[in-house]
Order: sequence, then C-alpha cells, then structure tokens
Amino acid sequence: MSHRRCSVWLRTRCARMLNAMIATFAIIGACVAPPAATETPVAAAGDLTVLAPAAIVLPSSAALYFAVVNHGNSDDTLLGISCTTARAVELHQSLEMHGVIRMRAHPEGFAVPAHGRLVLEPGGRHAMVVAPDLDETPRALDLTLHFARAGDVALRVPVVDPSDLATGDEAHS
Ligand SMILES: [Cu+2]
Repeated sequence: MSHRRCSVWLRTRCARMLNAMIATFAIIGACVAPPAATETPVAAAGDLTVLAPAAIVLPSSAALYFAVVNHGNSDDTLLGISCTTARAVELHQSLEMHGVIRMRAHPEGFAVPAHGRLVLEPGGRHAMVVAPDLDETPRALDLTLHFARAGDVALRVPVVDPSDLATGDEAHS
C-alpha cells in the first residue's frame, strides 16, 4: 500500500469516526478546556504541563487527545509526537464544511501560547497514531511529545472508551 493511499484511508476513517462521535454526543466545537476534574498535570517540562491524556483505539490507528498548559511568558510549539511502537504519529485538525467533517494534516505543529493552552479534542485539533503495535486490549500508549522550547516530554496516554470523552465534554459545557 502506498503512503498516499494509506493516509487517504486513514483520514477517511478518522473523519468517519469523528462524524459518528459528534452525531452521537453533540460535542462539536463546544468545549475549549478539559473538565476541571482532570486538571491534574500528568507530565511537565519547562513552563508546560500536560493534562487529561486519552486515546481512542481504532482498527489500524488511534486518536489522541490531551491539553498542554503554558505557564510561561514565551510561546511554544508542539512540533510533533513520536511513538516507538507505531509507524508514525500525525497532527490533524478537523474542520466542518457543509456539515461534513474533513481532516487537515498539520505537519508545522500546533502553537502553545504563553499563559494559554493547546487543547487536542474530538472535533478539533488531535493527533493520530498510524499503525500502532498494540495488544488485543491495550491500556495505554507511550509517546514522546516534542516541543520547540520545552523539549521532549514523555507521556503515557490511557486508552478510553469514546463515551468517557463525551461525558467529560458534557460536564464542562
Ligand atoms: Cu485525524
């Protein structure tokens, strides 16, 4: 399978999943911050803390969600994510156009503004793990986040059920 073919397939699958989730839980773009109950940082580096990591596992990929809080005076950038047990990790953004969710790759990374936060969430910015090597019932994914200023941050992302994410969004809105 060529790379181009594979990524088209991935985006279709990812968009389908997001459409289904949005239709089911009506969480489109409503939530900017993760719920208060998950504000406890799970990782930190420099001025950054990482909150609320969650992964949804699909047949040949996984979607990643988390938040990064920048407590410092300087902007930072999430340049990329690596996973030693996957082919690649891509940064994506979901955009709604005429009622259809489309995916856009973000190889340039995502900004983490000074005294602000970056939120990866269903229906918005997120990351996709391509072809992860997982157990039959995986419990977590081990990743490394790469930031322009703060450097590398190791992150264990627990695998959750999609309904768990929807509960968090509903609680916040
Ligand atoms: Cu995606």
